[in-house]
Amino acid sequence: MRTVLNNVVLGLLTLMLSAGSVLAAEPEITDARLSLLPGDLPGAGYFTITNTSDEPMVLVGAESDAFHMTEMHVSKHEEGVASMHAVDEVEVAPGEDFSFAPQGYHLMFMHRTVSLAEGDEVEVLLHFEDQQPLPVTFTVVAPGSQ
Ligand SMILES: [Cu+2]
Repeated sequence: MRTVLNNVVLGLLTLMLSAGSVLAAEPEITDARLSLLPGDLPGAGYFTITNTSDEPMVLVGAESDAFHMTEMHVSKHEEGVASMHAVDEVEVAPGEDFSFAPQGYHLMFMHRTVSLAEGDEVEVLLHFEDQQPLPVTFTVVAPGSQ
C-alpha cells in the first residue's frame, strides 16, 4: 500500500513539474495584426515574439483557416530594389524579443477563404519547434498601417 501511494505521489509531482516547465517555455506573442490588401492580394502578419525561457525558440511556420497558404517571408531592399523571399525558420534567443514588422519579417497570408474587413479577428496557429501549436488572434488592420 505504501508503495502504491508513493508511486501516486511521485506521479503527481512529475506531472506538476512537467506542466510547470511547459508553461514557462511558451513564447509570448504581442501586437498581432494582419494588414490586408484589396481583392485577393496577400495579407501581411506582424507581431512580436518574446522568449522568456532560457532556451532558444524557433518559429518554423504558421497556418490559418482563413487562408489557403501562409508563409514566412523577409523583405529586402538591395540597390533600390524591394524584394522578398520565404524563410524556413526564425530563431529567438533566450531573453530576447523578435518583431515581425513592415519592411522586414512578415507572415504572408495568401488566398483568403473568407471575406475579411478591418477590425475582424483571425485565428492563426504558430508552429514552434518542440512546442504545441500556439493559437494567436490577429486583428485585421487597414493596408499600410504599421
Ligand atoms: Cu511576403
